Amino acid sequence: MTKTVDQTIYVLNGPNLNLLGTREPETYGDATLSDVEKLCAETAAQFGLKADCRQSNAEGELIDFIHEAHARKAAGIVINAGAYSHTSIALHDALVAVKIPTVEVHISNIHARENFRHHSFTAMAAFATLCGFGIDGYRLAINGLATRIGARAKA
Ligand code: CA2
Repeated sequence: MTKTVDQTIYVLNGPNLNLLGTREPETYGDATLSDVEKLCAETAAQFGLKADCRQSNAEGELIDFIHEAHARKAAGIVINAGAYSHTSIALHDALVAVKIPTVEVHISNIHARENFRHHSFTAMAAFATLCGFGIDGYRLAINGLATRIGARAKA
């Protein structure tokens, strides 16, 4: 029987990522959050998926987005929880609870930076993590997620 998948993936960006393209281009590049969301929408569409993109500076709101993804039977989550990746057991627990296939993305290579960025709680709840590819990491994450959930590239 053909596997059916929901058509929506959630792309969640955490604190300060609304500042993308405005500061620290040497670390995060010059693309804006809006550019990231456009890239995600275009990549998802290649697989017949819709990208529902959200950003919040608040940990609780990010948790609410994860719960909403579950309630709406989202097919997957791509998450860059920013600094909360390194601190938030609550975000880890939300991702584990909803059991939605999740890919973690970091724009920078967190392993080549300060020690406090080397551990990620959210990565422990993801089936894959990408870091250091700049914003292309979001495109790669959606490609990998699409493969994982059985969404095929459209002709
Ligand atoms: O590399 C990433 O994507 C990070 O998740 C970005 C977080 C950082 O705390 C993580 O360790 C790695 C910070 C996001 C801050 O974003 C800014 C973007 C432009 C200018 C200033 C901050």
